[in-house]
Amino acid sequence: MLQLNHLWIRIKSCYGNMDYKREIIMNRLETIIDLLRRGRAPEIKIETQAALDEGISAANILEDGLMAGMQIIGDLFKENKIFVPEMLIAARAMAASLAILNPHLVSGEVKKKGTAILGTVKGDLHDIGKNLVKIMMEGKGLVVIDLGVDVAPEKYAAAAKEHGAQIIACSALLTTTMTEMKRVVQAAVDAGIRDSVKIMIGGAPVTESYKNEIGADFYSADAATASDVAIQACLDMAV
Ligand code: B1M
Repeated sequence: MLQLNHLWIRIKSCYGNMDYKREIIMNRLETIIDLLRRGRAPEIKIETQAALDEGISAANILEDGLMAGMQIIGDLFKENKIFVPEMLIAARAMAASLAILNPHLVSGEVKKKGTAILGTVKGDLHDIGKNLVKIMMEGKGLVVIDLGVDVAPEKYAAAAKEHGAQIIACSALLTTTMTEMKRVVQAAVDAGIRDSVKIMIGGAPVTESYKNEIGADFYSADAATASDVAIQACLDMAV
């Protein structure tokens, strides 16, 4: 319960003075965080739907429920209070909730604006952020070829060539795997497609200066920005 205190303060600051409705919203988000922490996938699906039915926006549930909850999970892991199995079941619960949120995060029919090759880099199994990037990109009208996790550099390049993609998008969550992104840039050069494809990188340890260091084209801090940047890049390349 103690770990939730900072979140309560954040939710309160988002909604201003408390009234009945705001208290309901806070209770729902707190329940979602609690279910995430306990890895309760079936219950979190029901609670996510209930929160949507209550009128809480999908973006709000994602940001102040799921992502805030994952931050707490990460902090507990760092403090050795939970271990890999607990992180894993929390991740499964997050995926279950995201499946309910997915149709609400994206807009309806959209004209396809370009193609992106997406994946988590070699040696890295984290896929929740990558999956969010996929949801947002598809929602904004990109065709996304999702290569999954643990993707070798040559595989990104081969897929970009095969699908005539404008963007290669790489996610990494570990300081030990983000170095693979430099190899992705080199693989695009080796495949002879570097001039026709933009390379975007993202994930918690990745930074703008790392992007510059490895010669990638774009860094995005979050999934929504990643999709905006990718769409703009496709528009620019079409001119
Ligand atoms: Co791992 N893990 N994990 N883990 N895990 C972290 C990342 C860690 C920070 C935890 C910690 O110590 N506090 C730490 C990394 C430390 C470091 O390198 N700096 C860590 C570690 C150490 C490990 C292991 C090595 C643990 C071990 O085995 N001893 C191991 C590595 C396994 C491997 O990959 N080879 C491991 C394993 C796992 C699980 C498998 C158990 C599970 C992942 C399950 C899954 O993904 N299906 C897991 C989890 C759940 C986490 C935490 C708790 C949550 C990650 C997450 O999903 N966050 C994480 C701690 C934390 O993040 N606070 C942690 C929610 C997600 C929405 O955020 O992915 O950051 P994120 O995505 C964001 C942005 O980064 C951005 O957009 C999203 C928001 O909109 N983004 C992009 C992401 N990709 C992008 C791409 C873009 C643009 C933006 O453009 C292309």
